[in-house]
Amino acid sequence: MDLSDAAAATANQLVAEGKGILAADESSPTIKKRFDSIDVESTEENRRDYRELLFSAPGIEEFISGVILFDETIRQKSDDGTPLPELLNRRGIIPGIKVDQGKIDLTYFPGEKITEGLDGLGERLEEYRILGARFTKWRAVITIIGETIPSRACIEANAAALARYAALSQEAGLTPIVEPEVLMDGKHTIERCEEVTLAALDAVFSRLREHRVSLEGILLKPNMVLPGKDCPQQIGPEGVAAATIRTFRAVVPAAVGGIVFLSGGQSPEEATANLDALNRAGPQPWELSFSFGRALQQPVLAAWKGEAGNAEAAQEALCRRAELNSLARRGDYNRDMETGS
Ligand code: 5MM
Repeated sequence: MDLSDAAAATANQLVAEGKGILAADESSPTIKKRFDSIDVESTEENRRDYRELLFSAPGIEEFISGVILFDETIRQKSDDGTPLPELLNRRGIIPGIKVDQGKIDLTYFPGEKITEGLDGLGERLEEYRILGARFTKWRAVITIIGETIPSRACIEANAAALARYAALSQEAGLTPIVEPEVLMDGKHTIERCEEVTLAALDAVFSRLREHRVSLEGILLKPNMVLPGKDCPQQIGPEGVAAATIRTFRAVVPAAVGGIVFLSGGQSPEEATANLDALNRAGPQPWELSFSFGRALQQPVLAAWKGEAGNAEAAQEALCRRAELNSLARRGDYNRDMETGS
């Protein structure tokens, strides 16, 4: 098998029928925010306990194909001394790793961000491969403010970084998840989100082609096309699905291994209902799956609250949410299923 075949095989496994990805790659500042919300101190031990709880939830392997880890987590061990990537492997869940090193301000473009982490990436990928990772993730952040932000410079700089990252990952035998996230913060309309998402994806696929990245051997992790959180005109799942599919059909090549949406700050129920509507809208060239962070973990954090005695309830909450998203992945979810979850 050559390198691009290996990348494509992993991409296919990650979008296996009825399964999606758990994004558990919160960097230290982000996991601190999540823990603050339930009054739990963000110590290395608490982060390990929480992640072990997630990864050992009974039955999640039925709905979860892969987990994205953070650098600290891929090096941690479970209570019985099993490395966390090995714990996942034994359950048939593929371990992956976030390899970007976060976003910084884009010079000369106030309000805009560029993601860092290309320096020395080749060596880091080799180490992650030895630690058990089979796929990688890099997140670029695109902000919408009025009619002038994002700038072309921001879109192009982030697309170029994503393409270079994707090529390096495939060279290391790892499947890149390419994540250009157009944020839902702000009061912009769904039309403006569509315009920006189209421009961002168009730039990403031009750069991926220039860098000779094998499209079968990547997964795309995009935002759904949505109105901004503070936009007065909110839209139901059918409207979101129509705008999202129109955008993707215009710009995402059919060769792409699969699309795994981020949840981006939608409530767990909204993210699941929108994923369901996307899958009901008829056959598409790509699998439409999920790679949710908050939309899978919110109910888990709320049930856990840092208490070992709540671990079982927290694991049940994860399993239920994953199951509902698995149903949405097939277009078989409805809101009544939320009762009692
Ligand atoms: C889980 O959160 C990931 C890491 O974010 P930071 O680098 O800011 O700590 C994030 O990349 C995540 O994988 C995606 O945004 C999807 O998560 P959501 O919560 O949007 O589904």
